[in-house]
Amino acid sequence: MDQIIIHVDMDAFYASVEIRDDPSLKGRPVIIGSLPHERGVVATCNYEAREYGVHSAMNIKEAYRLCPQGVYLHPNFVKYKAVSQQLHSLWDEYASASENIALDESYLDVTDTAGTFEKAREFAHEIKRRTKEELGLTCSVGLAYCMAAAKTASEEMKPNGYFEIPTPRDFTDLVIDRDVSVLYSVGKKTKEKLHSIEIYTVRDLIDRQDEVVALLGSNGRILLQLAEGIDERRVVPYRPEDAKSISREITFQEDVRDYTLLEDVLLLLSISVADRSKRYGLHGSGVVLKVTYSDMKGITRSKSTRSCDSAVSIHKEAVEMLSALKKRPVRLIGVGVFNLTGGRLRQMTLDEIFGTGISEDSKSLDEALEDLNVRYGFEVSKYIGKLDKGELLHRVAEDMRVHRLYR
Ligand code: DCP
Ligand code: MG
Repeated sequence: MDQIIIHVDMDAFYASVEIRDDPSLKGRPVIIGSLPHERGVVATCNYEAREYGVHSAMNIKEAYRLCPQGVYLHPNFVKYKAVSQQLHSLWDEYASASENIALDESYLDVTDTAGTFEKAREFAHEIKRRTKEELGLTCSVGLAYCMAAAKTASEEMKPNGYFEIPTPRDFTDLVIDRDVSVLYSVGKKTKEKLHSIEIYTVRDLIDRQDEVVALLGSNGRILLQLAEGIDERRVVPYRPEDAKSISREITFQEDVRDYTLLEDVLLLLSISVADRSKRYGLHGSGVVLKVTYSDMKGITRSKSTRSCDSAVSIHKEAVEMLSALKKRPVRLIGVGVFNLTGGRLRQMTLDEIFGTGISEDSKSLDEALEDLNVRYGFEVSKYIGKLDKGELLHRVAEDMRVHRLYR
């Protein structure tokens, strides 16, 4: 076995922090996001609220319908970020490399620090115990021989769970009768494609390997490896909160001449950039636009501005810069915010600190999305909030491109 990986994920993170700091909330359904009379969505909720069917990304009105007796609170990102730093520095003690993929979630490479699986198991239990004792919060921990299995393991017994998957064989045995989406690379489209040839479970994948490869090509081979429990990714030391810039970009399958489409894709990219910065409590001081033309000539334009905290403001700046460029066919487009300050250095408005209150921006974002839904004939807005996944962003943009082509 050449890797030993621990995956840690906090339970109902934002909600648990609020409950820790106000014990009168204990035992009640707690929903973090906007208040029921505001526009907005559920960021997260505790497990008590989940029993009513409430979940992350659900419209707050729907949450209220399911759970009117819940306690509704605005998120306090400044606080979550501080807690996150404490968590990560505790967990880092155990790893030679840690990849912090969210405020509340990390992959820890303990191959060398633990040396053996048994010792790593001790680490895992110690991480759970110390996270509870020192921070007053519960987490779920997975221990495995690779990243994918470690993540599956940490989800297995949530909340306050521990689970281990020592070998690829154990991984496959565990997931063999589950839906193919248990494999991390299976998104909605891949799942639909697999369903179209009546492959539903991991077992179906393994039984019908030739058909999977015929259907999905090289992606199919990777998928089959995953089904056999093989994931060769390494933990890459990464702290998103250290980022000096956050950007997203997209390369189209075919060059795009339609600048309306480019503006619309920029909106998706801006949403994703704004979400990421918000997640990590970061604030930019300028917007950068990147364009690569079909002849591979690349251009970047940037503009310093304080108003780049919301998707709408990032988008507005990016569109302005785009409109000043030569209208030649485009192969790649990207947008980002730079000079991220980590929030503390900058005076934040109360709205920003308390997050999801109704701002003019969020109203016009809703309108902009509604407009996309109508013009592209599919529910583009459905994917908002999930655009963090590179693959999904790419697919939505491709669907939009193809729609414009055949309209
Ligand atoms: N989050 C968010 N919007 C989402 C998903 C998550 O704002 N659509 C925030 C709130 C969560 C935090 O990120 O507390 C961590 O996300 P997780 O997916 O790990 O969810 P939780 O930690 O809340 O719950 P779980 O116990 O399922 O991990
Ligand atoms: Mg979590």
